Amino acid sequence: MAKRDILILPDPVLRKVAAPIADIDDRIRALAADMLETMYEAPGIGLAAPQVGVLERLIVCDVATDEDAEPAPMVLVNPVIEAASEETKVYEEGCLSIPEFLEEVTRPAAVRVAYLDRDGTPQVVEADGLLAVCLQHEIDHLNGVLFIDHISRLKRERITKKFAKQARLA
Ligand code: GNR
Ligand code: NI
Repeated sequence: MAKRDILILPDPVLRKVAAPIADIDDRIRALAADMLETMYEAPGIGLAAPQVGVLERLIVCDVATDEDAEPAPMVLVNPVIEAASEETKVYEEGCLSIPEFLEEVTRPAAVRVAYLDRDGTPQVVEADGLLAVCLQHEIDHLNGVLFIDHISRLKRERITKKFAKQARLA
């Protein structure tokens, strides 16, 4: 396993649409393992393959944030939101690709997500709470969408300019 570098806004890869994964082979399983290591190291509760420069539809997450809790890593290949609740919830989100910026985002409170697990077996997860937030945030990444796309234009433009300037100076 190896930790990978996380791309930072305004890296153009973060704005591309990721391709479906045709077969789940050792390369995909190794990528998932690397992503979990990178996520735990960050630390974060989720990570999408485009954030490590791979434009394929793979996400990982672990919302067992309690220090004492057993790790609960999830690997989701080709995840699809099959249903979303009418009810919404506001959560203060952050993103490893937009360091040190937090903002409230409104999303459906619960979602049903279909995906393939690391063995290629179809699975469905009914998520609410933090897992629902995390899955929606990660699936957005697969479509080139960032959580700042869900906040006010004023705030989005302010943070986009700040990161563009930081990239110029780096
Ligand atoms: O680590 C993360 N925390 C987080 C907090 C609130 C809502 C979403 C997230 S996901 C984020 C890691 C990340 O950037 N995944 O793409
Ligand atoms: Ni993110």
